[in-house]
Amino acid sequence: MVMSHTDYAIHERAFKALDSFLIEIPSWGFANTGTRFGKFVQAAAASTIEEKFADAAEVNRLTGVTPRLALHVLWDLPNGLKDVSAVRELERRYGIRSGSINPNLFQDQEYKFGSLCNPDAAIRERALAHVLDCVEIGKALGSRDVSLWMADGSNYPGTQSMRKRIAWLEQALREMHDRLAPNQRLLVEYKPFEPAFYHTDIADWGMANHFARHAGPQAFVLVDTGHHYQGQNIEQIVAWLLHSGMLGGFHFNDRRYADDDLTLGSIDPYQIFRIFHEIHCAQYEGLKLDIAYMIDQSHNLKGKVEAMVQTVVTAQELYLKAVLVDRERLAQLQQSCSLVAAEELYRGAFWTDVRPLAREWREARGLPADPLAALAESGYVERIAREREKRNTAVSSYA
Ligand code: RM4
Ligand code: MN
Ligand code: MN
Repeated sequence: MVMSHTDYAIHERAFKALDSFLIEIPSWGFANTGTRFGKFVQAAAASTIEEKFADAAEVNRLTGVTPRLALHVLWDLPNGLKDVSAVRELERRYGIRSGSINPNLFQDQEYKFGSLCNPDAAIRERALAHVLDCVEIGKALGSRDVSLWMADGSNYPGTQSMRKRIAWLEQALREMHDRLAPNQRLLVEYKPFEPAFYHTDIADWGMANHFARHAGPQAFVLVDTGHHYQGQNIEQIVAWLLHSGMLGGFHFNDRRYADDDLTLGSIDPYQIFRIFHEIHCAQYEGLKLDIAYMIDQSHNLKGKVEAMVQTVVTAQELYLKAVLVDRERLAQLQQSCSLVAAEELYRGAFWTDVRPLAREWREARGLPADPLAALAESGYVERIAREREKRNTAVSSYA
């Protein structure tokens, strides 16, 4: 194939972008999950942290861009700091590092009326002790981000003081921030509803932004793409966070109705493209960015390793499409308010089939050209299904 100068330039840009685009995958994406009506058990699902590391290593072998595994404390380190050395051993054995540390402030009975925002000071203390433990776990594992999501909120109007809860949370997050090592970050995630249905204590990016700023300079906002109301302009939120230097990272997934945790790009790939466009634009304009790209999905019905590989490949494709936008030309068209031409340029990049380019990059980096096909050929899923089947037969029901 003869390549023009433009082709070369596009190749270079695309390869550079893919080289620097690492994606963190979640340990819980390999485990059996379900809906609030029940769990669907898969023979190949991971039920130990070792199995989660093994699955993460397989995804990384196939895609080459997922060297870190996000851990959910209590699910993955039920004994807290005491489990760190075992995790370190798994890191060595599987060649996968621990990623973000996720406190668990929602599964214990004490948290029925909240954790860091509970009216009972003793329960707030307990929750604070847990997040401080998580900071220490992050230090011990050499993992940079502690990403905080809370289920706190209330179900009925008038039953809680929203303002008192703001003050309690401000104080807790500041104490947590004080304990961070210089290289650690606190990421504050927001979510408008579920499990609380009247108010949640960090409902949107404005509140997350407030809490992060109040906590201190090492705190940033975490955008989970599934945590917005229908029709919300997420790329505008991203643009604001970029502008103000408050964008810490993403939890990627897709949704149709609520926090559905579906595969990235399965419902609305254009949404993710628009987010990536804002990020590439900011980079092009010289902003220094440090964004954690993380997946947060539950593969209830799909095979888990397959779904994870599919997600990573989709993320790369959408990232690449957004790289293709000719930013200099777009800036001119925006300046002259050439609406149709600007829109066509933007959408043209989205419609471009970047799969051949991604394939070439994989081949150049010694990775399987088609990771999903390579997974099917490897027999990995069949093997783990055989090995794990017995332990995975217990069915759990909702009631
Ligand atoms: C929440 C939120 C958190 C995740 C939990 C499991 O909805 O997205 O990030 O850790 O789910
Ligand atoms: Mn999330
Ligand atoms: Mn969620």
